Amino acid sequence: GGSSGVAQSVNSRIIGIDPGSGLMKAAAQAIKDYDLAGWTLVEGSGTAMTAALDKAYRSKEPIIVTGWTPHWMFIKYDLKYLDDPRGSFGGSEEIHTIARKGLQADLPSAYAFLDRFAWQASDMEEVMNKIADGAQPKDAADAWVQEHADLVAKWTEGIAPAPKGQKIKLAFVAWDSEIASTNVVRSVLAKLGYSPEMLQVEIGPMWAGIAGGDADAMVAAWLPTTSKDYYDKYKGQVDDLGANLSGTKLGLVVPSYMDVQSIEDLK
Ligand code: PBE
Repeated sequence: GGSSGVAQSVNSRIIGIDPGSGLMKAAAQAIKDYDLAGWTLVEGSGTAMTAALDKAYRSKEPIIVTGWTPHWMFIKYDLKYLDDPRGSFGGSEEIHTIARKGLQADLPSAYAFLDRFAWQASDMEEVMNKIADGAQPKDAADAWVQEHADLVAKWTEGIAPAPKGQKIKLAFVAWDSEIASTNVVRSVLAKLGYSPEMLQVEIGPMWAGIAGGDADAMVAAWLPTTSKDYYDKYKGQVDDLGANLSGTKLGLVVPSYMDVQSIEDLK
């Protein structure tokens, strides 16, 4: 293994993200499924991955990263997913909203909105783009909420304002997609009168925090595959409010200038 031209050009390295993520689990599975002996899946973070991609892209160097959609990187750079004929990365998925048990009784207005919250991949990308272009996540989300007043009105129609200053804790992992979605939810909850707090954690503590009641809700459950381990462990202890977005994708991603089409070509 590790003898293909592509392998040599990237030193048999795939630039990954945080080790607990479903994407890293799928990438490790791909290394097995495609018999990529000698390849290294480099652990890091979403931020480190996009920084490495940006650096390589600017100098037209080869690079292979673990990637997902929706993501601003597909708008900022000319990229392609490598074909995955063995299906290691699973199919198109939904992102679910997950609340702690008891939230509906304790914070009914927040729950009613969270239950309705649903948007398109293109919406999430608009927020991600603003942030990638330098906006603070909070400002990007507030601006998006202002620009989409009709949709936001549908999400909040008939929902009673919260008692002023009522706190609510949103847990999230610092993936760019979830930074965008969680900030939008925060922005709408603030419009409803809440004082929302965002708790940045790792994926395990995010799920454990909702299950244990230390956080109120999150909008970051990629199902049925990516977040499966956590969902299977905690599904009896949380409230699944269903999909807030559909049509996601995961895989190995390369700049379009690379002459490789399939994960099979890496061997
Ligand atoms: N992601 C983004 C996460 C879910 C959201 C694809 C990086 C993962 O668990 O892999």
